[in-house]
Amino acid sequence: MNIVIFGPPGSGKGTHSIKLVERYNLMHLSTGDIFRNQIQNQTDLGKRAKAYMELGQLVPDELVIDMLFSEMLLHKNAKGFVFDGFPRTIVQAEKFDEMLQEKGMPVKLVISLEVTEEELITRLVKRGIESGRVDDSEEVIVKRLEVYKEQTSPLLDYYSRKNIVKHIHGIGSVEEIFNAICRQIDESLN
Ligand code: B4P
Repeated sequence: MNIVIFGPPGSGKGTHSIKLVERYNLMHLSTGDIFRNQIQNQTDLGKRAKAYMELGQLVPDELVIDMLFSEMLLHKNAKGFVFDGFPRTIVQAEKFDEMLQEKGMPVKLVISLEVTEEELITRLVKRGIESGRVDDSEEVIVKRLEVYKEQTSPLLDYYSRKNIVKHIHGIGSVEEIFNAICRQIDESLN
């Protein structure tokens, strides 16, 4: 079972992915987490990604795709994956579909978390203060939201055409939202 958790920065993708992998025994693949890890370990990939992330821009597709495909190969025996923060462009989604089709394991569900811009900014500014994440400064947050609208939100149409998108109201307690996501997953499993 492959699930994509989709939404703008700060919509709760990471938050809910962590809970989902536990509930459904899936593998969590967060491209943002992988890049942050590479940056911390000062790898070549990390050094290249850092410049883009600090400015709130997307890391170039070829770097993201190669990295994600190699991560998947490391977990060949996984029952399925929760993709958190991937795909983020049409090019990424198309390459991803080709790859999954070859493996006979298409994306089953896209969970789209819907949160107002005001709430997104409030959450990310708060996280920036608490965690010191450099891309959670107000100026970079505004850029990330712009990038989301231009490059990532068109993916909703892309996946809607495949009839696999479930829209979830993403404001409320984490527990309430998580339960709503699980209801959609359980329905699509039955
Ligand atoms: P990500 O790490 O994916 O960052 P994000 O979009 O902010 O999501 P995240 O999962 O961290 O936050 P969440 O919404 O859970 O990406 C960072 C950067 O990496 C990108 O800007 C880009 O440069 C690069 N990148 C990553 N993937 C890429 C790709 N595929 N292609 C190109 N570049 C890529 O949570 C946010 C905050 O909200 C948290 O503090 C959380 O506690 C809080 N929160 C969550 N749910 C809440 C709720 N219900 N109520 C109140 N607060 C809540």
